[in-house]
Amino acid sequence: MKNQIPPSQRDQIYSEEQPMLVDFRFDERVTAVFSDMIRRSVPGYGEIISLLGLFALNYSQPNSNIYDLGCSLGASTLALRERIAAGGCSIIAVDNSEAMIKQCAENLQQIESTIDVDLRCADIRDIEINNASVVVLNFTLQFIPLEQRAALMQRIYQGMLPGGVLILSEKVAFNDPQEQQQQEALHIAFKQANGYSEMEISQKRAALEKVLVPETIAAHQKRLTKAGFSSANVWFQCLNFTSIVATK
Ligand code: GEK
Repeated sequence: MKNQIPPSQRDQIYSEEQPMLVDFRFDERVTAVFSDMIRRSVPGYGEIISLLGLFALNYSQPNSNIYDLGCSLGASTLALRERIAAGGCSIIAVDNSEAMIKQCAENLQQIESTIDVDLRCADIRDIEINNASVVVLNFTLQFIPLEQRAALMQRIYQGMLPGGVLILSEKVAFNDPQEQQQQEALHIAFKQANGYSEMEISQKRAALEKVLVPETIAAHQKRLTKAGFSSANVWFQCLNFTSIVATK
């Protein structure tokens, strides 16, 4: 798990004590170190990214839209773009962090492709979703207030084509207190093994407390079913991080 990236791109945001800890934000500072941060913090992230293309391969429909909602630096967009099999598809990638969108645009330009990416700096709660064959929410829904999640899922469902899929990746919680405690401890061990100190872990946890709200897998499945999806199955899990595929 040795890290060999340049110091300016290494996540050290919480490495010093912060007496006035503010809520976590996807600003320029986070954007600069985001790739390092997410890989060292989210178990299974790299694996999910490398497998996401399979959904584009199997589910992209001719002349349809593929959405990456909460695209950050474009890792999911790039994985999807590489594997889209159907003709006439466009990708719509959305994030409400200006810093992320700016860097994402540069990242997308570095790899040639004939597939259009419409990159938008916008709130995913405001954008129109239509003609969608594949929709990806890779660790984004967890940042939407709980009471607004059902409406978003319904809008996504309504904007999807029959046979389309929604990929929903989330940090999850567990009803069983013992399982919750065990998974949390393993997640902390994962971060420590990736070079984060106890102070970094606890300060980041406090900054994220009100911003990132995990739910159980069952709660996600119930909401997806209520929105109309005919199935909502876990296709990936690594510790307390899960990805669900919901089919219209
Ligand atoms: C990846 N999917 O690398 N509207 C738009 N964007 C939002 C909103 C919102 N309401 N809320 C949060 N975001 C990416 C990783 S990161 C996950 C996604 C993480 C954006 C936010 O700006 C950030 O870029 C992204 O969602 C979440 O596959 O940091 O754990």
